[in-house]
Parts: sequence; C-alpha cells; structure tokens
Amino acid sequence: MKVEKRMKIDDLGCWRRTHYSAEITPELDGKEVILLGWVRDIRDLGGIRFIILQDREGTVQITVPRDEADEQTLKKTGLLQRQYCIGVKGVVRAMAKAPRGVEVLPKKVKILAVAKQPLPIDVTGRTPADIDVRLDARVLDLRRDENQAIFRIRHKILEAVRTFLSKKGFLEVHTPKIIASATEGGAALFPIAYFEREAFLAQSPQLYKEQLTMDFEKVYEIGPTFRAEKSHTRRHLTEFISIDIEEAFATADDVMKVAEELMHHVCRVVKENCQKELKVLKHTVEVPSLPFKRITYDEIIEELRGGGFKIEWGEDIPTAAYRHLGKVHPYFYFITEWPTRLKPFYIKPKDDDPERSEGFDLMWHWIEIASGGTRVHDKKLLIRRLKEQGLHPESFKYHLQTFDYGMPPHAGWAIGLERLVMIHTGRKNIREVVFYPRDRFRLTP
Ligand code: AMO
Repeated sequence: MKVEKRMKIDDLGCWRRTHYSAEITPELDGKEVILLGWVRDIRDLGGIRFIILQDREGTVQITVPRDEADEQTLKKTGLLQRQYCIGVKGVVRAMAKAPRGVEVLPKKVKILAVAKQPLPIDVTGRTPADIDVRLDARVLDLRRDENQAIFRIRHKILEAVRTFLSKKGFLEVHTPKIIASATEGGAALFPIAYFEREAFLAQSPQLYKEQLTMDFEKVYEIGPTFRAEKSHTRRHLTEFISIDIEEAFATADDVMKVAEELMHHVCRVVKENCQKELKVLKHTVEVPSLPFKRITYDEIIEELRGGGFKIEWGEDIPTAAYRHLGKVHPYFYFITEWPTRLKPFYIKPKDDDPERSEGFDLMWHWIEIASGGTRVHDKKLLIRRLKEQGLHPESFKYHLQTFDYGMPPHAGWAIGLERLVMIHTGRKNIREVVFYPRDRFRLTP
C-alpha cells in the first residue's frame, strides 16, 4: 500500500460532470467533456491504454494512445488501478471499433480517491463470488451491472406503487417503529432497551394503520418492519420493507381488487420502463390479466390432496405443498377464506361460518407476496379473538380504546417489497434485492 500512501489525491476543484457515460455518443465527436466515476477495467495493449470508466448510467471507454497523449496524462493513467475514483476531462471521438462506437481521449485526469488492492470482489463479474463474500463488500458489489439494474427496478416499483395508491386516494402515513406491545402476536418480536423500560421493534404497522382509517379512511405506509424470524430461508429477512394499505368502509373483496390492480400496474410500469435493466438480468416480466384467480383454502387443500399432500383442514400449508401449488397456478392468484385459527386476531371470522375467515393471501407461483383481509371492528369480538390467540387484552389497552370512538368497518393488506422486487428481477435469494440485508446471521455491514 506504499504507492497509495504516496499518491497525490486531486481536488475536485471546479470540475463538474458535463455528461454521464451513457450520454457520450458518436454525435458528440470533437466535443470537450468532463466525466466522473470509477475505473472499472484497465487494459494496456502495446501502444494504447484503455480505461473503462463507470458511473451510475453505465460505462465509456477512455483511450490513451501512447504516441498522442501528453506526458502528464500518460503518467497519471499509469497510476490507475481498478475502482479508483477519477475525473477525466477530454475530447469525444467517434470510433467504430470502440464500445458503442465512441471513446474519450483524455487531456487531464484527476485521481479523486484510491481503492485498496487486491479488491475483495471483481466488479466486472468475470470472476463470480459467493453471495456472502459479495455482501461483505456490499458497496463494491452494488457497482456490478446486475445490482445497478436490480435497484433501478426497485426504485421504479416504489415509484409505481406510490403513484398508484396516491391516485386511488390513499394518504401516505408513517407509524411508530418503536412500540410497547406486539401487533402480530408475541413470537417474532425484537425487544429493545428503551431507557428504563422494555420496548419492541414494530413487526407491522397493523394496529396503527387500522386506527388511522378512523381519521383518514384510506391510508398507506411504506416502511421498515422487524421480525425475529428464526427461519433462515431465501425469502425471509429480519428487517424488510412492508407496503401496507388500510381502507375504511371496505371488505377483503374491495382491497383484493386494489392489490390485483396494483400488481397489474407495477408489472406494466416495469415492462414499459425497465427493458434495459431486464436485459442485464436476463429476465422478462409479463403483465397479468385481471382478475386474478380466487381459490378458497378448502379448494387448495383438495387440490393438494389430489397432488399427494396429506394436509388436514386447519393446518398451515408447508413449503413443499406451496411449491406444488406454484406449478399448478403459475403467476398471481389469491388464497381466500383461511381458517380463522391460522390468521391473526384482527382478521374477521366469516359471519355465517366463524371457523373460516375473511383473510386472504396473494400468491405468485409458490411465494406469498401479500396477506390481508377484512378486520374485526367489533371491540368485544376483538377481545375474544385476542384471548383465543393467547394474547392479553391489557397489552392492547390503547388500541382497544380507539374502538370506543366510532371504528369503521375496514380492510387492508401488506405486500413485502423485497418479494415484489424478487419476482420482477428474477432473483432467487431475497438478499440480492436489499441494499444491506439483515437476517438471522447477518448484522453487518
Ligand atoms: P404478513 O406477516 O403476512 O402480514 O406480512 C405481509 C407480507 O410481508 C412479507 N413478509 C416478509 N418478507 C421478508 N421477510 C420476512 N420475514 C417477511 N415476513 C413477511 C410477505 C408477506 O406476505 N399485518 C399483516 C398484513 C395485513 O393483514 O395487512 C402482515 O404483516 O410478502
């Protein structure tokens, strides 16, 4: 590392980017530009040095012909190593042989920061690395083309969700993430030390979003959710982003329509706007036709029995059975009328058949994307349901109190953002679509 210690780091000074790499086209031939970014690759081919500069929009070739370049530029470019942060002032030249038919001949190069060699991973992707090695070096890993594509699609999805819900009249809210009692039952809570008391990280905005329907009728929240999940699978995180809606004067049927229309909208937006990214990921997105299939839990159990899975009514569906369902029902479908005992206390039992509920899951192949339902809005029933689930109504005192002020009938759902991104990017491991994933074993970086 002696070289790096001695190397003079340049000031950004008055240099400001004139173009992103992707904006450098043959039409700019002869124009002076300033590029800022990172050294993706360097190749010395006898008389010519090629530097591939990467920025957030892509890459462009910087060409240094030894017999044309001045001594300063030759010296400076000779110091470069992969992933150094650099600035290049130079002239664009249309060049058929160069990538995208264009290159930049540098007049002056600035080294803005060095990168310690050898690098822990190869950003070009030529030498693939295991996911844990990549996650340990996440800032470098995120410079890979696949990650640039994944996180742009993620951004587009979030934008599409916000636009859609906003147009439908939902108000964006934020609810506390530090809470005093469980929302989804006690098992998966993270306790935290809150001064002299114990508090918890919120497992879901569930109770708050229900309360806010009393004031704003239609609300949504996109925010972090914490689950002390022991299951170390490729679709579970301990911290994930939940897209929640809640709507007053609505039932499960109403909010299922919102969910399927939203899925349709998101698929269309990604398909129409992210072709470049989908190509990098070698993935395609189909816009689903509406409405999605609605299959009751009873019908699912029958289907599974036909497929050789012996599941008693009232039992949860094991992963192997879900995989089977994914083959029978490709793409989106709802599983409705779940047994009441399999759903949280706030899901409404059916009036004419209380063993079954108005709770549903939205599935994509074999993966659960969302769950929701009509809620219990009768205080007495809610207290009974809490007790049936082994929870103490006293711990829900403040929530129960709100039912004394005119709680409207309401319904809602939550979609796991990461699972939504997984299906739009074709990634098999949920960690791939999170900037800094948290799971049972990973707390850094
Ligand atoms: P549920 O617990 O089913 O429902 O969560 C809703 C959706 O969130 C995603 N999800 C997860 N994603 C990553 N890692 C996890 N550990 C994880 N757990 C859940 C899934 C799931 O479908 N309050 C209810 C929703 C409601 O009724 O409105 C709830 O939280 O995509």
